[in-house]
Amino acid sequence: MKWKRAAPTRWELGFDLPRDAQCIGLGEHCSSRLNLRGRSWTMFATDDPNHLESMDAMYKSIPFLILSRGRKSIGLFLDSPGRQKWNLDEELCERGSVELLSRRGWRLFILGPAPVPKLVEAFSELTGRAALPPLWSLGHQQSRWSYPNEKSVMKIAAEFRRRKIPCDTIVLDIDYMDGYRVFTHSKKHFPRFRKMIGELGRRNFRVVTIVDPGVKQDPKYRVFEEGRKAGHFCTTAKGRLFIDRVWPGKAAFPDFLRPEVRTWWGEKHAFYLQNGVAGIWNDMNEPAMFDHMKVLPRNTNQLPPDSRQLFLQQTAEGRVGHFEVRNLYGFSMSRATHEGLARLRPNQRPFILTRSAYAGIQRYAAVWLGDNMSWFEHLRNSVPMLLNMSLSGVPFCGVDIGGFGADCYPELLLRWYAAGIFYPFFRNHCAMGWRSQEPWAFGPRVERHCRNFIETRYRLLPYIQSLFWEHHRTGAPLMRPMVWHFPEDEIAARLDDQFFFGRDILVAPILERARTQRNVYLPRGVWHPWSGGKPLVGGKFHTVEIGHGDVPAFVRDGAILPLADVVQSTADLPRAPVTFTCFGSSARGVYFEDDGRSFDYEHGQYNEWQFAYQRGRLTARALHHGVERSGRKWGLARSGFKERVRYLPPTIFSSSK
Ligand code: MIG
Repeated sequence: MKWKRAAPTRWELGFDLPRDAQCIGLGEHCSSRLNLRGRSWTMFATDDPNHLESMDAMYKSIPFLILSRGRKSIGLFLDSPGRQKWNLDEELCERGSVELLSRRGWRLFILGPAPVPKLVEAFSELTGRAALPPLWSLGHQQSRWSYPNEKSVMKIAAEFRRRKIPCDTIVLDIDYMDGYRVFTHSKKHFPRFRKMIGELGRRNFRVVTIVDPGVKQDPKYRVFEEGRKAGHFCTTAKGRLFIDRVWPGKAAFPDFLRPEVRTWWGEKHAFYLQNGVAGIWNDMNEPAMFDHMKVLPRNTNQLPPDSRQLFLQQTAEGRVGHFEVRNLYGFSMSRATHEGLARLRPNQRPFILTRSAYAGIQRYAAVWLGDNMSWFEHLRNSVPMLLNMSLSGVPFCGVDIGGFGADCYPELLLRWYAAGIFYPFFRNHCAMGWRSQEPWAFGPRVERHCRNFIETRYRLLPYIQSLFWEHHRTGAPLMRPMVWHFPEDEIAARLDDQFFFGRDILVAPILERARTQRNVYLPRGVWHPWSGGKPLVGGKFHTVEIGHGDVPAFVRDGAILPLADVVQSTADLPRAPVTFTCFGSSARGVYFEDDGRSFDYEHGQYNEWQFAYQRGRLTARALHHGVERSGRKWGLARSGFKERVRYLPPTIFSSSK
C-alpha cells in the first residue's frame, strides 16, 4: 500500500490487485455483478435516479472493499467522509487505487488475510453492528408515493385483511404532511391523523412516516423558526442561511454533525410518537436539492474552496466545507433520529430506514437502495447489490419490491416477491404516476402466488430472527454470497445470481422475463428443493423448473428450520405454533426467541435453543434460558426427507398449540 498527498486537497492511495482477487463489498453501486473489478466507482452521496450501467455515485458511501480470494481475502477500509473514487483495475494492469478529495486526515484499516466472514466480523467490530430490529419491521411493509389521504390508506389496510395477505406496516410518503413541512400532518387529507393510526393499530398495522431533512423556509412554521433562532441550520461561508429547493419549496438544512442539532431533531419526533407512528423513513438525505442535483463535477480532482462547497458544517476540528463531510449527512440524520426515538421511547427498539448512509449505518438504520425501476434488470441487480451492501456491514437491507419507477406487470411482481421474501427489509413501494402494484393489483392468480410468497416470509420469521441474533453476535449478514459458506469452491465464488439466506437456505430466483427454468449451482452436499420433490446432490449445476408460484429456494441437508404457522401480522406471531422442520436423517438448528420489542435481550432476557434430530428423535438443549416461554408450545418436529437422494414422505412428529 502506497499513498501520497498529490495536491493540497487530494490524496492518492495505490495497492496491488492480484489477478485472482474479486472486488466485493464497497457499499452501494449499480452493478449486475457482485465483482466490482474492472471499473472505477465514486463514493459521494448523490441522488441519481437513473440506475443505469453507466451511472456512478449513488446515495451511500461505505468505503470497505474486500479482495476476495478464498481463505486469503483482504479487507480495506478507508475511513473518510470526503469524496472517494476507487479505481479497481480499470486499466487491467493488476493495480487498484483510491483518489480521496479532502484536506483532512483519514484512516486506513487493512484486515486479513482471512476468509470473508472473518473480515466482515472484524469490520463490524470496528463500525458496529445492528441491534435486533423490532419484530414488526421484519414483516411485510406496503408503501406508495403516495397514498393521498386517509380513505385510501384505510382501504389498502382493509384489503390486506379481507384478502388475508399478511402485512404489518403501511408507509406514508410525503403527502401526509402539511405542505411538505416535516413534523406536521395535512389537516386536509389526514385530518384525523392520530385516530387513523389508532384504528390501524387495532387492526395490527404499524405506520412508518417519511421525514426529509429540508425544513421549509416559512416564518410561520415553528420548526423552521426554532431551528433558525437556535442556529441549527447549515450556513454559507459568509454566514448566511443556506437555502435550496426541495419538496416544500425553499428549505434550510440542519447541520446534523452537531450534537445539539441531533438532540433537537430527535426531540422533534415526539410529534410522530404522540400520534402513534411506529417508525421513521429518512429520504433525500444525501442531501438531495433541486437546485444542485449534481454538486461536484465527476472529473474534478480538487476540492473547491469552502465558499464554493454550498455550506459549511461543524466538526470537532472546526468548521469545514460541506464536501469534506458530505458522506456523513444522511448517516448523522439517521443517527439523530435513532437516538431521538431511543430517548423518547426508552427500551423500545427504533425502526429507521435511510437512503443515504456511511460506514456504520447499521447501528442506526435499515437501508433500501433508492429509485429502481420496474424492470427485470433491476430485479437481477438487486441480488449482487444487496450482497455487496451486506458485505459492507449492513444486514438490514432491501430494494423496492415491484420496482419504484415505471409500470410493474404480473410476471415481474411475482418474481420480485419470490426473491424479495429473502430481502432482510421486505417492502413493496411504487412511485407516483405508475400502475398500482399491491399484491392484488394484477388479478386473482397473481394475488394467490403473492399471498403464498408473503406467507412464506411470515413462516420464516423465527429463522429470520435467529439470523439477526447471529448478526448481532458475529456481524454475519443475512444475505451472503456463495463464497461465504464455500470459500474453496471456485465455481461458487463466481456466481452472483444466487445467494445464501443464512447458512441453511440457498436462494436461486428467476431473474429474467419469460423463464420458468434456470441453472442453479448447488455446492457440495445434498439440497432439498423448497417446493418439495427429490433432494438434489450438490457439487454441480442443476437445471430446475421454477413455476410462477414456486419459492426459489433449496434447504441444506442437515438443517432444522423453525417455521411458524402463518399469521396476518407479527402481533400474532408470539402465539403461533412453530414447527421445527428437519431436512435429512440427521440435522441441527438453532432457535432464538425474545419479546421482539425491547432491549431486554441485552440483559439476558431471551432463550436460545439448539435442536438436534437423529434416528427419528428431536432433542432440544437450551444454550441460554433467560425468559419463561409464554403460551406457545413446541419442541416437536417434522422430518422432511431422509437419506441422501431418497425421498420419503414427511414424518410428522407433531406440532400443536
Ligand atoms: O424526489 O418521497 O427514493 O422512495 O417515494 C423523490 C418521494 C423523493 C425519493 C425516494 C422515493 C420516495 C420519493 N422520494
